[in-house]
Amino acid sequence: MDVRELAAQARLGRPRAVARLISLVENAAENMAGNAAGPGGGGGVETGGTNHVLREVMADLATGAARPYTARVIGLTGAPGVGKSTSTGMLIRAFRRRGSRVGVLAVDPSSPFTGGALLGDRVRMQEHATDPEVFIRSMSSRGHLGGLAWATPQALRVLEAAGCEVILVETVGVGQAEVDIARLADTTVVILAPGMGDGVQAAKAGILEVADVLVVNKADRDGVQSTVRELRNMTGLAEPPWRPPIVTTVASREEGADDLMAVLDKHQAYLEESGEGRRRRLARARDEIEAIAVARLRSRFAGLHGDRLDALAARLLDAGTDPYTAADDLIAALR
Ligand SMILES: Nc1nc2c(ncn2[C@@H]2O[C@H](COP(=O)(O)OP(=O)(O)OP(=O)(O)O)[C@@H](O)[C@H]2O)c(=O)[nH]1
Ligand SMILES: [Mg+2]
Repeated sequence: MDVRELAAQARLGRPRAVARLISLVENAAENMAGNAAGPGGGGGVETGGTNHVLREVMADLATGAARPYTARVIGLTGAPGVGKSTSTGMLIRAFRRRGSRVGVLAVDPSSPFTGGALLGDRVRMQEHATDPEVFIRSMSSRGHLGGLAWATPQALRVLEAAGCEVILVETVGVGQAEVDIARLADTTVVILAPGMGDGVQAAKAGILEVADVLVVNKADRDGVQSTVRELRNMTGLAEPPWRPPIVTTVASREEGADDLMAVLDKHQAYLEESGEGRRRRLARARDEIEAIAVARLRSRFAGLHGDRLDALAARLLDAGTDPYTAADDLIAALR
């Protein structure tokens, strides 16, 4: 299938085309990782065969009818096992009841390869596997740090082009990764479970930074009220005009779905009225451009100028030049 055809099929929302395009994105991220890491590796993002195709597809998608950055991107994050996937399933059903086409990206920043840790999630979401209006994909960093920052926005772009009005992004909250994912989302939902004790303490620092909505899931368990109280004390410190609301759910029994949807809609309205929504999307667009540019520069350093970098490293060791001057040299070689 040629590039045009593939993009056209994706725009029509054909699941196979969408899956192939996201695979292209993933493979390109992987190539990039391999090439940048290997000594004098190939051109990676810039010249890899896959990336040539990807670039054409992205250009084609951008000129298509669907405007980018219009899908509602909702991030769900939280500690392992709090119920992110179960909650994602609950939200898929809620948005499907409204008739929305839904995309799901399960992003695993810790897993070295796709298919392991997230297999359970796939099984859990299997009831949606035959729904043509639901696209579910998992992605992992494959051990490459910059890979997800580079690949996730492009995967969002594919899902958006495929007509997804809502995209749910699930990621395990492990420090920096959740902050990165929060930057992609219009609305970030931080999920907790009661009785986490130290977990809440540890999570505190990062929570207010990323959370637009707080969910205490597993509300069928003991200690819900004290967790809610603790969170309320925290959010009381948040800057107006938006204080993250706290919702309790029992995702495994679909309880609290309406409350959660109401709060998500409220945040969506806030984003539109305040201009904060546009500000976030501009930040996302900036990150997207920067991630591509940085990946290209890195691949040029590693590839085209690998020898020069080796020579500069040797000079740093042996001849006592300073690293700033060496970096100037390297950058000058790119011009
Ligand atoms: N009691 C109870 N169990 C729940 C609830 N929601 C989810 N679970 C269970 O908790 C376990 C973990 O749920 P997941 O949805 O896989 O949690 P997760 O946060 O996606 O987990 P990871 O992706 O592995 O970090 C599963 O056995 C769920 O059935 C709930 O509200 N109450
Ligand atoms: Mg999960």
